[in-house]
Amino acid sequence: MATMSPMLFIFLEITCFFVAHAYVENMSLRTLSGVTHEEALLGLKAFKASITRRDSITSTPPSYSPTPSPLPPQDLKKPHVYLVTSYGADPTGNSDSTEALLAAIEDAAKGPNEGFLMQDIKDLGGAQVHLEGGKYLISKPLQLPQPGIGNFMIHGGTIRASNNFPDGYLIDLSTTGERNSYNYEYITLKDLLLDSNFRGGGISVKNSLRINIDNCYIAHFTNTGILVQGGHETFIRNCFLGQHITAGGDKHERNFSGTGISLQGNDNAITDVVIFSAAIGIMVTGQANTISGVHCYNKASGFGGTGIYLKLPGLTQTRIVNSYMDYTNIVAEDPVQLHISSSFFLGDANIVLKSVKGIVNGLNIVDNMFSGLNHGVDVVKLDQSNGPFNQIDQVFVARNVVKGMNLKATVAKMTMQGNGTSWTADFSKLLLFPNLIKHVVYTLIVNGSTFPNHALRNASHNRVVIETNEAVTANVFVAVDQSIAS
Ligand SMILES: *[C@@H]1O[C@H](CO)[C@@H](O)[C@H](O)[C@H]1NC(C)=O
Ligand SMILES: *[C@@H]1O[C@H](CO)[C@@H](O)[C@H](O)[C@H]1NC(C)=O
Ligand SMILES: *[C@@H]1O[C@H](CO)[C@@H](O)[C@H](O)[C@H]1NC(C)=O
Ligand SMILES: *[C@@H]1O[C@H](CO)[C@@H](O)[C@H](O)[C@H]1NC(C)=O
Ligand SMILES: CC(=O)N[C@H]1CO[C@H](CO)[C@@H](O)[C@@H]1O
Repeated sequence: MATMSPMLFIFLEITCFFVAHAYVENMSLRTLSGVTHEEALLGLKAFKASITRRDSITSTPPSYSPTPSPLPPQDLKKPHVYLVTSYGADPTGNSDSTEALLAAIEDAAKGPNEGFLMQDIKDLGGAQVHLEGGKYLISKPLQLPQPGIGNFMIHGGTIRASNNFPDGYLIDLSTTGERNSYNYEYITLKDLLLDSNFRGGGISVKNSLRINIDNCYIAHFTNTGILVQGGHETFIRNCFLGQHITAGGDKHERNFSGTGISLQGNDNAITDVVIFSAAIGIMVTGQANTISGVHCYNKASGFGGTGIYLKLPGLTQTRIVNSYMDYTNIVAEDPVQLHISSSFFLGDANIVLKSVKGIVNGLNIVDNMFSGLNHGVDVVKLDQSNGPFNQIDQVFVARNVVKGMNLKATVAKMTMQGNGTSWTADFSKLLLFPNLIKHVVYTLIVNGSTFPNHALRNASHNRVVIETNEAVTANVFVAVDQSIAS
């Protein structure tokens, strides 16, 4: 770490910009609620200025600058719906429609600038490329003609990669070359069936803002169904993704490969999405993403698959709620700020905490249902193959209901009845972390009229020992907690 190459340094700088940017936004939104309108406007101005400053950190000017309307006035009255068949696209899917689709997209992108979106983003005013319910064969990725456009939609049909499609994404919202501001803003890809024909991926979104992927069915990808890289606020909702068309219990399931969705950026949301075949359902490597209402039955963890993989050791900042892990697990590396709740885990699906540097901090696993096959699988499992977790704080694994699996928690209670001078409550089967009790509460209820002295003697190795100075018949209640910050 002593020497750092200039390239790596530049890369780190860019990364810092995007992380910082997303956070500035969360702050300004929060400030808006408690201030006057004028203050809010001032705040917004300052915020915009801060973005401009950030955007101008790097030297080259934007490659695309919006120009005023090139269209004659009478065209302004036409709605901007570009029907692909009028560009010669073949809606039967027999002949190649690449050039026709690209021509329709290019015409849409040439539309007048309505001037509403981010600086350096041309507002196409809601222009639509309409697939008219046809299915189209394409032999290269559909890339927008230039970056810097927004308020635009492609919708309503099927797109399939031909047998000579090069490895790539069917719809590619990326750009070649450098750009200092966002590539695209508010682009909607809607009501599309995308068949990658085992030639690559479905949709790629890079360095863009406020992108909607809605009601899409993406199949036959080899690498990734949807890739989101950089930028923020790509919303993926009401979508179905699968490498192979199957409804579960597929005899080739062991061979499923690829990733349904890869989030390599911040502040995105995946909502109401089914991933029915892929080795990894969702791979998350960017912070502050939300996953909600997701059903993963992509490849059973028993066959080596993973439902959701959180590869953000040290700063996770992810929420997974109301989801259905169907024989697929969630793996989190050194989770720091992770919330998993109100979800259903079926078929021995569990949550694996994988130690990288031994950190787990700010983890909530609460109010979930686990249903297993009586194979003795822990609902939350520690993978300490790289070393033990030794920096543990604010971990709350509680209030989960379990059937046919081993309950693991960070809080536990026990009652013992007996006659004697020593009571031992052994929590080692229940508690998540070995040899960690941060807090004990106990009550000794004596049957009779004596007042014995009693004391807590030992709480190490998840075993609580309570002693009395004389033999008594007593009920002893013990509650322990591994979660409390010390
Ligand atoms: C998985 O793929 C291998 C190699 O391509 C093949 O030999 C095997 O039969 C496949 N297994 C299943 C279950 O499809
Ligand atoms: C409790 O133990 C003592 C000594 O071992 C014995 O004398 C007494 O009868 C026991 N009491 C009960 C209620 O079992
Ligand atoms: C207390 O001890 C007596 C006699 O051993 C027994 O009959 C009674 O049920 C005990 N009460 C409780 C609350 O344990
Ligand atoms: C506490 O219990 C552990 C075993 O659970 C034992 O190794 C240790 O010596 C005990 N400590 C004391 C102070 O008794
Ligand atoms: C994820 C997060 O909380 N980011 C930022 C949101 O705003 C607060 C308040 O200023 C910042 O401290 C956080 O870094």
